[in-house]
Amino acid sequence: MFSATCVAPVNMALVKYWGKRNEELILPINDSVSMTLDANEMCAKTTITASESFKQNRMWLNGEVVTFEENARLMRCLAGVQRLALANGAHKFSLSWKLHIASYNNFPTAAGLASSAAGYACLVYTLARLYELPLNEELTTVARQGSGSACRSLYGGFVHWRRGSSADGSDSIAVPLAPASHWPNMHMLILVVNDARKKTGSTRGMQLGVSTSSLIQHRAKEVVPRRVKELMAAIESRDFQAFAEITIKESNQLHAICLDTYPPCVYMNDVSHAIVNFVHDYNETVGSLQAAYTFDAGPNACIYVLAENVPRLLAAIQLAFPNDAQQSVEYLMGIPVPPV
Ligand code: 2P0
Repeated sequence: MFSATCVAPVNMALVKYWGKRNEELILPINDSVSMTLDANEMCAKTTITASESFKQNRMWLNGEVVTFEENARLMRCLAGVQRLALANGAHKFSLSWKLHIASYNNFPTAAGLASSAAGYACLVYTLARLYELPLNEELTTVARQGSGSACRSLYGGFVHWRRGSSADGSDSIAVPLAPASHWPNMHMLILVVNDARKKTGSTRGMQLGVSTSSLIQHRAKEVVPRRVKELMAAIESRDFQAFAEITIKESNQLHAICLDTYPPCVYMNDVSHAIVNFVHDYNETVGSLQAAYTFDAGPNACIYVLAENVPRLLAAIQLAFPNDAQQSVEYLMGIPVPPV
């Protein structure tokens, strides 16, 4: 019997992935750039055991049975890692041994908090450890086929997912841009507005967007290539002003595309919009961009802020969103919450 356990954190996109050019291989219409959270914050934890005595592959997610063999994405990830293992030859047991997979998320699943990114990244990485494979570009192409954004969660810090241009997806890979230590005072607040499962999942939302939005191709061809370059420069020079402006505009454009979709996909709610207004008011009051919001396919806000500006921002959030308006504010990344 062989076993491996790994943890993979969620990543939050700065330049957003939205739209596929190949549904099966999960090939995006544009590049994206993200920041991965610290391990042990919001993460998936997966244990995989291989045994000669297991009769079939089995999987549990948060303790519930998952119909593994009927899930095309899970099967593609398994087949992808096993193909790499066969080529690599380092594994210590037969690839025909069946697997038992147990995975847990320590945060709400499918609430627009990148649970599939962490989940598939963790599955693929744990399989790679089990079969003694290295983390490399090829492995990111396997994670990508579980869930597009999962390829970015294989690395920490700032990560670039290149859309690639080949038909087989071999050049649609994630590459690390800079480790978290490059910008150690970059922090993220997650404001949990609602942790319910979202109505239109990202996969469906993207499909509808590609087939009905007249803005989405303009975004993919004209806007994203420029923003990726600008964001990479902002990260390299640790320019928070530029970083914040690109991040905010990216979030707004994603949700503009979602509204331009027919029927529209509405992910943000009134509290989300109140947070947007709050951040702009706050930045205006302090006289520079000190907070940058981004929203994925859900109402919850992610706010980037430098460590030295956290106490003031957090105190302002707690004043602006007391009690029930702000159902829950979770503060991540380890700086003590100031007393209010
Ligand atoms: C992102 N999102 O870049 C964007 C921004 C949500 C909004 O990647 O169909 O779960 O499994 O590839 O990766 C969410 O989409 O979609 C996502 P699939 P995924 O993070």
